Formats: sequence, structure tokens, C-alpha cells
Amino acid sequence: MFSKILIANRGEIALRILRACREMGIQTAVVYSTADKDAAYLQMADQAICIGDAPPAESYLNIPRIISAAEIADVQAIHPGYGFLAENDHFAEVCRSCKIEFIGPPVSAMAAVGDKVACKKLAKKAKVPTVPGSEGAVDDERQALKLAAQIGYPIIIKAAAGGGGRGMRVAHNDVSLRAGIKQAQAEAENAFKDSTVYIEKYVEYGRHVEVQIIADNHGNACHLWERDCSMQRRHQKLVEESPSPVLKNSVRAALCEAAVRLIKAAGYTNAGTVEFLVDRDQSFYLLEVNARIQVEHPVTEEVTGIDLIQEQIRVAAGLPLSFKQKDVKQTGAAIECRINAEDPARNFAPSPGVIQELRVPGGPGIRWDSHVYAGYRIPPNYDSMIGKLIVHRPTRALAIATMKRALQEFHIAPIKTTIPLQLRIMEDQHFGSGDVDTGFVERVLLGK
Ligand code: MV4
Repeated sequence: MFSKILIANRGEIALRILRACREMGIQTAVVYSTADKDAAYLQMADQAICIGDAPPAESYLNIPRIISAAEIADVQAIHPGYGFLAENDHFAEVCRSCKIEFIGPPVSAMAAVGDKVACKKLAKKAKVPTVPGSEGAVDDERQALKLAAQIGYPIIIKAAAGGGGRGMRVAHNDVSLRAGIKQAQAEAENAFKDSTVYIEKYVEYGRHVEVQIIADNHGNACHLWERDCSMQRRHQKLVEESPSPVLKNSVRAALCEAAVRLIKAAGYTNAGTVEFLVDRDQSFYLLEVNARIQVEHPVTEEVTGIDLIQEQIRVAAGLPLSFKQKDVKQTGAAIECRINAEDPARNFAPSPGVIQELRVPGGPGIRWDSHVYAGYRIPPNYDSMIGKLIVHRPTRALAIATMKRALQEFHIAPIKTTIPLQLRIMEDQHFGSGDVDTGFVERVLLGK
């Protein structure tokens, strides 16, 4: 096992990784930018190294500085967390060529799933359902229009290098398809330096259901069941839960088995998430694979009792997973609310500044994963998530009641948060019965 790990991230996930390391008896070094110099978790690490100024390019995205910090701290491995460099296969390669283990998948697997067109081809080979559309990239208009005539509108245009909803366009007719392809190509070139786009049938009123997977280097590839993340606004998840409230057990099993087939075909090891779109008749289609630990991993930890960060570290150290597929049970219901420092009354404008007052909920079934405290200054430079409130109860109805109570107990001032919207979700009849889709929050709760 490693004796020391570098944590190449910030905020709640840096603290989450630090806690996992401490329990495993592993020393930690954490990097930070000048904007994060007063964060209390820096005091909890064995070593904290300033790597630069607030802009991510000068610190959390700066590969030479992170590698230098790892050399100074003399670590054997780097945990990238999520965001920043977590899905950067070049960074993974640099780490390993410096004889520092990157706690994540092999470079080849990251590349195979990171390109959406390549991933879709792999899915077809592994008999994982995909949405009907172009077999690969679309480059000429005539080919796109011909295909659209075959599969019918609406059509969605996606960037091969995209993900998480970036660079997508929906077209309802030939005119908007033509324009959409041009716009999407330009946007993709600009954002990812890769203008490759592809098209698919647009599945309306779908749910976002994703499968947590993890595999070791000893032939064990497991799923840890699914999470339902349909409650989102502009591709930012607000609420995640496990199990999905709507899936039939036969569909749940088929979905999870499909996810494992795909990651086996990709030669994938360590933790990852396979995202699916589930339509009204519970047909499911692969969306994309996220080659990292995700924000919402705690809901899976709660229903399975497995510490995903510790398992990631075991796998990276060459050890087998501490469990077998047959041991992974999905018990009770877990719900997570991402608490963002944003003002719902002002179109979710960021609400940075000093947290003057803070009272966090507690009691049975509650977990609060956060790096913040009274007196903490939320820097304006990074994403606005200040913590994750997770509940785990024997049934979904009880979990909703506990989450509602916890959100009511939560007090924070003068920072504005997403809590009022999340309370509305917990009280919503459609959410209660599971009758929602990925457009629900914006269409129904925000009246867009
Ligand atoms: C889709 C889709 C409908 N049809 N693909 C959004 C994020 C990226 N992972 C893929 N996304 C979508 N792909 C087809 N063929 C609808 C979405 C989508 C969505 C998916 C998951 C969660 C929220 C979403 C919000 C809008 C659109």
C-alpha cells in the first residue's frame, strides 16, 4: 500500500480524500491556490503546498506545478478528485511516467471512453444499447439530412469531445439541423480543439440514470447499482438518489450488467460511472462514461456500505477490491442534495463571501460532506458547491422526510443557497411519486 498520497484538488472532495487516507493510515499532502490558503482542511493534512494563484490554469490545472509538489512531498500516488485534471489522460500519463501512480483508470481506457464517438462504437461491440444516430462523426450536411429523414426529428447534435451537456444542440427540422451542425462544430473546436460532432435521435422526457462501477487489476469488474440524477438545472444536478424510484428490477439488472460489459470491453479499471438515458417505457441508452469519482458517489456509499475512495486507492495500489459482486447489496434509500452558494431568487447568481452563521443538520441518517465552517470565506474563483447533504433511511418515503427535516434545520447566513429549491423538490408530489424527467426542474419548478 502507498505510504503517502498527493491530493490534487480542493474543497469538499479534497477533505473527503484526506479522510479516506487517514483511515487507511496513509499520509497526505494537499495542494492549494492562494485563494484557498485559509481553508481549514489544509491543517488536517500532513503537508500543504501552495502551487499558485487563484486561476485554475495557474494552480489546480497546472500539471508541472502539481508534479513538482508531488516530487517535493515524495508521494507514491496522486488522487485527482473530480473536475480539474481528473479526466485528463495526458495528466495521467505524465504522473505515471514520473513513477507516481495516478489514482484512476489506465490511459488507454480514459481515451477509449473520453471520445464519445469511440465510446459509442465500443458500446455497440459490447451489445450495450445506444441511441439511433450517425455511426460515427458527421462531417457533411447531405449525409446528416439523409440520416435525419430516416430517424426523424427531433435530433440532437453532440460534440465527440464534449460531455456533461457542453456543445449540444437540438434540431427540429432540416433548417435548424444545418445551422446546428455548423454552430456545434464551431463551439466544439473552440472549447475542445476538436470539431467532431455526431447526431442522434433526441429522446424526450428521459430520466438520467447512471451506474457506479469499479474494477481492479485482478479481473473483478463490479457495479454498485444505480443513481437517479434526473433533478437538474442546466446540467447541474440538484438532487441524486439511489435506488432510482422508477426502475423495474429486471431493467435495473439489465442496466447494471450493460455497464459492466462496457467497462470490461474498454479495459477499464478503478472507479467510473456509466450514464444512461431511460425513456418512458424503460428502454435505456448509453449516454457517456465518466472516468472519475463523481460528486454524488456518497449516495452509492450509503446504500452499499462501501467506501469508494478507499477502494479506488486499493485498486491503484494493485490490491484486489475488498468485495465481490455478489456481496454488493443495495439497502434502503439514499438521497443527496448538493448545496450551492447561489441565489435562486437571482437566477442562481453565485453568492460568495464570508459565512457568518452556520448550523448544519444532524441526527439519525444524516451525512454532511463539506469543508466549510462559520467564518469561512467562499472564494469567488471556483464552483459554488459548499457541501453535500446526504440521507440514508430504510425507505424512500422516510429518506424524503429526513431530507426535508434536514434542509429545514440547515441555517446559513448571509450566503444564499439552493436549499429553498431543494425543499420545494422534497415537497413536490411528482418527485414523491417519481414522476419526473431531466426537464422537470426547469419546466415545472422554475417555469422556463
Ligand atoms: C441526450 C438527450 C436526449 N436524447 N441524448 C445531456 C448531458 C449529456 N450527458 C447527454 N445529455 C442528453 N443527451 C439524446 N439522444 C438529453 C440529454 C439531456 C440530459 C441528459 C441527462 C441529464 C440532463 C439532461 C438535460 C438535458 C438534456
